[in-house]
Amino acid sequence: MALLPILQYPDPRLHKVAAPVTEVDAGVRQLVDDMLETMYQSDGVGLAATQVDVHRRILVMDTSEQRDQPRVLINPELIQVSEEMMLGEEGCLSVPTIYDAVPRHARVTVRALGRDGQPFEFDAEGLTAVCVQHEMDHLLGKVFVEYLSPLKRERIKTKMLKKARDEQKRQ
Ligand code: GNR
Ligand code: NI
Repeated sequence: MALLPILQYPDPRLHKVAAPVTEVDAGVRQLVDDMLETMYQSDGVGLAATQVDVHRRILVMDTSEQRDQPRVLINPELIQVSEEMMLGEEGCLSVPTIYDAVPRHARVTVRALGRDGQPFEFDAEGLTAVCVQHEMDHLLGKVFVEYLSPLKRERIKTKMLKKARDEQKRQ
């Protein structure tokens, strides 16, 4: 097991498009285990491979209260989405301290391969539905701040760059 560094917005690598996984092998299983450890350590409800600079369609999540229900989604697809949208406050481990409202489908049906390489499906609503859509955006190179106004996005970019510069100086 290992903790993986999480790319920080506006790192251009967050905009790479992930490629489908062709085989769920030992290397993929090692990566998902490291991603789960990194997600729990960071108190995140989800983590996409893109955020750890691996550009393959892999994400992990756990939206349970007890944080004891890890989910692994490889090559995830939304096979059904509700017409109804919802607006929820989102945050992102790649954009720490920034929270804002993003429109998402209220309910989704997801199909993916699990850690064992076997296909499975589930219906999601609430935080789980939000999280799946947020993580699947990461795999397409999209960060939630791209739903905000250009003005807000520029302010966030400036704040993050300043923070990175300050952290650099302290080292
Ligand atoms: O930890 C996270 N919390 C969160 C809260 C509301 C909507 C989405 C999320 S995902 C985020 C972790 C993360 O950045 N995943 O990519
Ligand atoms: Ni995120």
